[in-house]
Amino acid sequence: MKSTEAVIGRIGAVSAAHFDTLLFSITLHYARDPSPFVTMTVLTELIAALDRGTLKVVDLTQPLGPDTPVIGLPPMFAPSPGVSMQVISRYDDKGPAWYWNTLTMGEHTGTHFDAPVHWVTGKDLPGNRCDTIPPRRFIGPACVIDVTAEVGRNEDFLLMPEHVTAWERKNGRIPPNAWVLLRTGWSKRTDRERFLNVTPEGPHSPGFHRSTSELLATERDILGVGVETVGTDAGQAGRFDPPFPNHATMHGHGKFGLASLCNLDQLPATGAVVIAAPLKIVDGSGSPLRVLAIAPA
Ligand code: 23J
Ligand code: MN
Repeated sequence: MKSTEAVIGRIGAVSAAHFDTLLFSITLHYARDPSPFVTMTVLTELIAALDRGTLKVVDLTQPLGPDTPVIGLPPMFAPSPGVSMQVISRYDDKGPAWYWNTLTMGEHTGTHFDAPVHWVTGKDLPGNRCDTIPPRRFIGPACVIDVTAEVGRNEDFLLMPEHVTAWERKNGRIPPNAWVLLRTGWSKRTDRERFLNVTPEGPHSPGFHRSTSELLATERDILGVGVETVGTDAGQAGRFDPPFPNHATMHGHGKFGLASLCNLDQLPATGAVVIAAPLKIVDGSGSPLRVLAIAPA
């Protein structure tokens, strides 16, 4: 760029919506590369930072296969089937040059998304199912609340509103459209017995107190919550009033759930972005998905 006039001329051609990112980009790009700087936006900077290694992609997804643990409900309720795979062909007489499988599973298997329509409280909300949620709502800043130490002492730990406000005093207020991720260390339980942790009185695993789900859904307006456990309610939550209060509260307010996450220990408390987009299943109540975070390296 040869003159100030030329710079001003270029900016004039760019929409006002891009102006703030351009102000930052101009210096960066002008210093490094003589090609037209108007192409240097927050998106090109994102890719450059990933290439440079100052940002990293963290996979928050568990492997999905026949060994993936699924939630066990009391025997009066219908169970959700785990994963089964059948080979259609594998470079053989059923298909000489191609390999592919048939996949069968419940929608809520492995690392998965809970849509508001999953729960009776959310059944009539607009845009409440996998195929009708606006895609803007799949992306948000991550607020990671670390209660690994508390869960180490108490498998039935419930996050209380005081834990949220204490986190906010340290990290700032949870912004609207954030993913609130409960880091418990539970994903380190790699064998299914310890992960599901079923006893004669039912499963034991951490979760949210009802009042905390209400705070997050109504006073903070989050996208949803994510957990390392098999479901977004505590193991004992079938006995709570109402049963499964996090599902009832979140989905009743149009919020989402993410279950069976891992690698939350690779995220900062704030500063990461999470992308969690379910399959576009028509009338789907949820879906296995790949959950990715972009975080400072
Ligand atoms: C149905 C009933 C209770 C629960 C769940 C499903 C889940 O955790 C789920 O995957 O949504 S707790
Ligand atoms: Mn679910």
